[in-house]
Amino acid sequence: MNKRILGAVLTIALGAGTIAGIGSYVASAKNDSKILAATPDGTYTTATGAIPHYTLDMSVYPDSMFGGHGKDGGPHPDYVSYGPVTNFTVPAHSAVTITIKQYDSGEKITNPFFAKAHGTIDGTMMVNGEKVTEIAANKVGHTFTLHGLANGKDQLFVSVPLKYVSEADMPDNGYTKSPSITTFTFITGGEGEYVWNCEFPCGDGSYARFGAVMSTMGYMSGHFNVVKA
Ligand SMILES: [Cu+2]
Repeated sequence: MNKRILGAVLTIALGAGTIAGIGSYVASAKNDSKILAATPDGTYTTATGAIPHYTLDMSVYPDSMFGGHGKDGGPHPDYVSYGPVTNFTVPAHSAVTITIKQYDSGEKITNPFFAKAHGTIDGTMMVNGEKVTEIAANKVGHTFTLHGLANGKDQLFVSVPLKYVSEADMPDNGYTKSPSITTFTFITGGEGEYVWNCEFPCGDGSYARFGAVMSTMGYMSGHFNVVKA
């Protein structure tokens, strides 16, 4: 396809996907009952002194059978999903270290910006034990992208790519024993209700793969609340 036409088609599809996403976000925003709070873990030393440190652990699965969506995977057992939940609470003005175990395969991400770490301390992340600033754009499974906008609140833009598990290492049944593991740390500002989502187009064929799971709350998107410490 001609590049300009392809660009226009993608722009329209992204717009439609965004509108669909906003619609389902608003529809289910008040139904988020399960929230995972960060765990206190001493202090974190910064250039300007020690601040409280917290950790959060989450996983990304190639389907919804891991238990977080209930028995038999809930309404969409085949949807890829973050787990155990998709809503998180972390304290304000603290260092937060997130570790994500990624069990899904993947491929090339549409926008290579999201194959890089953004907003983390030093701009780095640990990927399978190695300190890096980015991963290969053609080996992305999903992303964890925390958006900076919470009306009138501090900016908080943090995004990391989650490396894929190669097709050869994806078992026919169950989950791989060797997920890719990404760990990154960032510092929160003041209190605010933020949102996050995956920026890898991991939906079905609709809306340039931003449909289905990508426009349904509780799988590839959720709330990220920064609360009073
Ligand atoms: Cu995803």
